Amino acid sequence: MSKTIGWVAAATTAWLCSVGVGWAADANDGLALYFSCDREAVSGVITDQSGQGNHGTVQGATLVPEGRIGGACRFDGVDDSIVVPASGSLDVGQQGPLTLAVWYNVATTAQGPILEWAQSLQDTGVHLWVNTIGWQWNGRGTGANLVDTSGDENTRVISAHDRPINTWHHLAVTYDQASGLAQVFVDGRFARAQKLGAFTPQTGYPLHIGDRPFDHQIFAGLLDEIRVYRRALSREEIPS
Ligand SMILES: [Ca+2]
Repeated sequence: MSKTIGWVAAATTAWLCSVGVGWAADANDGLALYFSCDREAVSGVITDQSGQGNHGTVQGATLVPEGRIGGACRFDGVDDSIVVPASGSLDVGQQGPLTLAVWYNVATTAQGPILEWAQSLQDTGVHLWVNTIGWQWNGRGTGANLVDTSGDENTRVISAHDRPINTWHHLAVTYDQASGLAQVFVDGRFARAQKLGAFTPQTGYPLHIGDRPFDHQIFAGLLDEIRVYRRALSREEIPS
C-alpha cells in the first residue's frame, strides 16, 4: 500500500548542492526521468524533476538524509518500491538510444533490481540489476538486460566488476541504437561493451524501482540520483 514518506533535512539546500556535481552542463539534456531523492514526497508521490511528468508512487520506500548527493531513497529489502506509470516519454526504447544511471549503496550480499520495466504475469522489459552474489547472469550480474520488444533477452551488457556492499557506487548503462553498442560503466569507469545490434528496448511497461513485481525479487539499500535518458551519454558525462 502506498504511504506518505517524510523528509527531515534541508531539501532545497541539498538540491542546490547537487546541481553541477559530477555532471556536464547539459546533464539535463534528454532526461526522461529524474528522482534526486532530495525532496519530500507529497501524498505518496515522488516528483519527477526531469519536467516530463513521470512521477512515482512510493510504496513503502523512505527518503533519508544520508544520500550520495543530498538525500537518498531507502528500500528495506522486504516490500519497498517506487512505481512509475508507463508513458510515452518514459518509453525511451521506442525513441532509440537510452541511458540508465544511478548511485546505489546495497545493504546485503545479494542480487536485486534497481530499475525494471515490468508488468504482471512475468512480462519483463529492460532491467538494471545489482549483484554482489547470486545466480543472476551466471553469478556476476551488475549491469542491464535491454530486453527488446519481442521478448528477446540476449541483449545483456554486464560488468564483472561487482563492488563491495555498504558503500556508494555509480552504475550507468548506455545503448546507442544507431551503432548497436551497449556499454556499462561502474564508478565512472568503462567496464564493458557489447555489440548488440539495432533493436527496440522494451520500456513501454510501468517502471518499478527496487522491485521486480511478478516474483517479488527486491533491492535492499539506498538509491540516489536516479536518471533515465532518451540518449546515450558519452563516457565523459558519466559521473564517478
Ligand atoms: Ca539525492
